[in-house]
Amino acid sequence: MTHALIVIDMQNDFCPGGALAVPGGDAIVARINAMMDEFDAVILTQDWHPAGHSSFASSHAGRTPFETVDMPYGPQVLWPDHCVQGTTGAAFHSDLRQDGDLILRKGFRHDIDSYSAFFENDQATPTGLEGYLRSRGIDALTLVGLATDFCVHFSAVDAAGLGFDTTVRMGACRAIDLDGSLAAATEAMRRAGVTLI
Ligand code: VGL
Ligand code: ZN
Repeated sequence: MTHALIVIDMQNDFCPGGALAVPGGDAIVARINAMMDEFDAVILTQDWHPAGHSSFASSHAGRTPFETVDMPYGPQVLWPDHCVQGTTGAAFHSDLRQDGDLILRKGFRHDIDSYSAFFENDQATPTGLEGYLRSRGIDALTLVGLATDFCVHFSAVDAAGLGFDTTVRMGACRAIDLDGSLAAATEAMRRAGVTLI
């Protein structure tokens, strides 16, 4: 098997002090750095929104962060402004190794969010990552990073659905945990055939 490590959204805005801080988000950086040498390929994803993105509560009059609204493609949680293209908040944590093979940016279309590294939140628009992995002969994936219950979760479920042998290293992830979202995500990943270790 050719095995890639997919490092999800290890960016300043998801770490303590950031706009959408995940508790303990920075505590997994050293573990992830150490894992990188164990894999045939290392891919970093980067949440990368234009200012005024439709997933930001500030783009919807009268709405506040962490509410859910109906978008044309389905329900969407509204977030504080985060990971705006080119800002310090969108940059990778400064201690994260950045000698990986590919940086995959997602969430760059104004009208649609993208939790998954494979498909945007309409579950249909591809990011191109599947083609990259297949053309490199990669058939097994281990996912780590932020946040367990959003971008790691949706990336892992899509990866398994596409036929990749998919593992999530839970100790190298941290969750937002909104209204039980961590438990629901864990169950959804199990159901999709993702190995959780
Ligand atoms: C994420 C919420 C909004 C994530 C990204 O990386 O899990 N969560 N944008
Ligand atoms: Zn985002």
